[in-house]
Amino acid sequence: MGSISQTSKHCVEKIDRSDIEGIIEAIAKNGCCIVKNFTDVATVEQANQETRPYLDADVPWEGDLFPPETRRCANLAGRSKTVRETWLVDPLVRACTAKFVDKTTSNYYGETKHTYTSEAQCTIAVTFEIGPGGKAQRLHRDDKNYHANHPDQTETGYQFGTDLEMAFMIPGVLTTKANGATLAIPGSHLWPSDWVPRMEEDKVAYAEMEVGDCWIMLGSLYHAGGANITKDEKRTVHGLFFVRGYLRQEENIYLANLAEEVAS
Ligand SMILES: O=C(O)CCC(=O)C(=O)O
Ligand SMILES: [Fe+2]
Repeated sequence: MGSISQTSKHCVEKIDRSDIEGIIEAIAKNGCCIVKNFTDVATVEQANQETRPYLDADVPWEGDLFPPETRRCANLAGRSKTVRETWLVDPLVRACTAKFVDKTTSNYYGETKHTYTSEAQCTIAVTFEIGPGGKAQRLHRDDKNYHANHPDQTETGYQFGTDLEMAFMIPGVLTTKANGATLAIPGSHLWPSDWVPRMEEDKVAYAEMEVGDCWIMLGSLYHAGGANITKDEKRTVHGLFFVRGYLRQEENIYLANLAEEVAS
C-alpha cells in the first residue's frame, strides 16, 4: 500500500482491486482511495472512443461550475456501451456502494417486523475533459445536491451510514497535477457541515492516476476538478456517481401523465 499524499492523519492510499476490504477501510478512513488494476487499457480506450464525438461536440458551460475549457459527455451510461456493460455493473463498484450508500431500515406492519434495503442507484454518469488553461473548480462536496448534512466525525472516526452518495472516476488518460487531476482533501469527509475547506498545499492531494486506475470518493469528501496548466493535454475522466435508491419520487407523475396535465 503506497500513498500519494500524506497529511498528519490522512492520505490517499493506492490499493489493488483484489483487496476489497482494504479499499473499504481506506475509504472509511480517508474518504477516498485509488484502486489499482480497476480496469484495462483496451476497455478505457473503447470508452474514450465512444465518448469522443460527444466531448468534441460539447460547448463551454454557462456559469462557473466548470471552466470554459471543460467539455462533458453527459448520459455516459447511455452513450457508452462499454461503460454500461463493464464499469457500471462492476462487482467492486457494487461492493462499495452496498457498504457506503445502501440503506437498510426496519419497521413494524402491525406486530410483524419488516426489514428492507434500498440499494444504491446510478444518479449520473458523465465524462469530464478539462482542456489546457482550464482553472480549478472550487472545493465542494458532491452530496450538496442532496442537501446532505454532516456531523463532526473528526473525533469519533467515520460512522457508516452518514454518506448518501459516492463517485468512481476512471481516467481516460494519465492524470497529473499539471493536466488537472482531481484534487481533494483526504479526511474532509469527517468534517461538519460548517467547516470551510481551504486549498492548503499540505492538505490537498491530487488523484494522479494511470490508465486502468480508478479514483473512489464519498459524496462528503471536499474535492475539485484541478487546473490544467499544460499547453496541449486534455484531462479526460469518466465518472460514475451513485446515490441512495430512495431519493426519488414514489410515483413519477411527470412521466406517467400527459404533458398538458403536467403543465397544468
Ligand atoms: O473533473 C473533475 O475532476 C471533477 C469534477 C467535479 O468534481 C464536479 O463536477 O463535481
Ligand atoms: Fe465534484
